Amino acid sequence: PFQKHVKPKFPPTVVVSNRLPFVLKRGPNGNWQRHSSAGGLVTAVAPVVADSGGLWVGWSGLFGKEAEEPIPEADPEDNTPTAGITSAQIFPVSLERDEFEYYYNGCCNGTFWPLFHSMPDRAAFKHEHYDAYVEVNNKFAEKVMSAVRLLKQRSDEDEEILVWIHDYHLMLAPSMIRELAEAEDIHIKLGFFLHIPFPPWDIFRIFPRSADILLGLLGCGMLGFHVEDYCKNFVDCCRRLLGCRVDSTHLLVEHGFRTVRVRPLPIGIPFKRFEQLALEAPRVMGGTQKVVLGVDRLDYTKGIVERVKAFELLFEKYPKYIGQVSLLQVAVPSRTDVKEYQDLKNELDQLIGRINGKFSSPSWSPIRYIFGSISQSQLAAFYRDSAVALVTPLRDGMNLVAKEYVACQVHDPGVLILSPFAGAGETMHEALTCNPYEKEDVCDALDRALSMSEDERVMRMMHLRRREEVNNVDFWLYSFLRGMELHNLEPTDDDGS
Ligand code: ADQ
Repeated sequence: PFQKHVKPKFPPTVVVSNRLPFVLKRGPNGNWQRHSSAGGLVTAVAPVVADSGGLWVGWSGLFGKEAEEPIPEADPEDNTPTAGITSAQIFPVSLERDEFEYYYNGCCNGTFWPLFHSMPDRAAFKHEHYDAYVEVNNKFAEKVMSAVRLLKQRSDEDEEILVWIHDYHLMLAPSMIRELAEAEDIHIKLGFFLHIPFPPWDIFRIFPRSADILLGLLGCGMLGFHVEDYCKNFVDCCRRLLGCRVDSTHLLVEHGFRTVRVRPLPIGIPFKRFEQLALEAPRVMGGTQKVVLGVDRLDYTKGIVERVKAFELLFEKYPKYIGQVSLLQVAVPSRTDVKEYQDLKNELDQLIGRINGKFSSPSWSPIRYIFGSISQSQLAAFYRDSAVALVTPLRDGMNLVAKEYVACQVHDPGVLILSPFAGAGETMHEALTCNPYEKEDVCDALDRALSMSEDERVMRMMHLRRREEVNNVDFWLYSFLRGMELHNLEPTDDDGS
């Protein structure tokens, strides 16, 4: 029912995520200040909360006494969509430091993250971590209920309240919330979106409490995953582990006298915003040498070490590129208090040092490496000015970097090389693909990209850009809301672009 950029009237919504959509930092006078997240997801979802008079439930990033201090309003200078959410719309969940360590570093990132990315060897299973996960999900469920009660008081009798839960941190919360709401006879619509892959049955069942996770998720009316394969994996797990009746074609699961809908909803990016940034950003890389770009959170699933090794092979196999091409790898620090991530950083530091030592000349080095977060404008300039984007995760739910690169090709278009193991590989058909596990294949794809004719580059990029422009993050948002089958979801005259 919605055209490309017609904005629907949002129902009163409670958004639930592990982190609130901003970080709190002490200002010069010692008071807390909000720093809004500029990520595409938060930017897309924030207007739903702001415009619907909704609420956001999440952890503030603080512990103990600090967590009890009132949440400040947004800075008057802040013009991101998150600034439209007042402090009264924020429901912070308070967590203890130990509990967080077990729940977040232990269960979420030590167990679910590797397992759901089909890397069971990296996953650790500890009872106490899962116990903390259950406990924290309970806390979230209680907090969501206080938010729901408040919205119920404020809204009309027949108005539906939507609760939208995000990601693998909160997979038990849906059934907990449903139970609490039913006990109070409050009718809500519950939806969930998973931002990472959902693994096949023979991987998922390795988790000792796998059935509990499915039962938790089945508390929802609708579950969204990035691509159809993840949906099919989920439906298959419900059939094999719970014995549910399922319809694998229409992606339906029967559970507790309800039919749960499962939907592939590939996330998009704020295409126009990236395009505009690329048009405006000053040039950052000049000269005749070509740049191959990698941008990732520093995470083992992103295949950065494998990528750098493939780049080394490029100079051995095709020496013509020595002095002509370099890799710019931008890695944002992630989960830095976890040993595995510290080891990864050390490994990468050493590897890059060795390769640079081997090939560098006084005027050129093969790899430039930025370890840190960069501004969106600088990122857009890097995307725009790179001849190739090398997006080679070993496994990735979707991968937004591939899409952002495409949006920023506003001048002489570059070439996207994409791993088929990213969700983005399902739809970005005009990208060159390569297997990140096979150095030689990555190296040959690089050679093909670096020598591709302008006509072919233009043609491929035109199709890639068109698709991402239409299937942008707003489209994803509306598709999710439409999938929730809300009877009071009406398009408005407002131009939502
Ligand atoms: P991530 O694993 O974080 O997201 P990705 O989709 O690539 O992976 O998003 C990373 C974001 O961080 C991009 O928007 C990128 O611009 C930004 N970024 C990366 N490095 C940066 C740097 N050095 N400085 C500044 N910004 C940087 C999870 C899943 C993905 C899924 C998304 C959304 O793992 O598969 O696509 O959620 O659902």
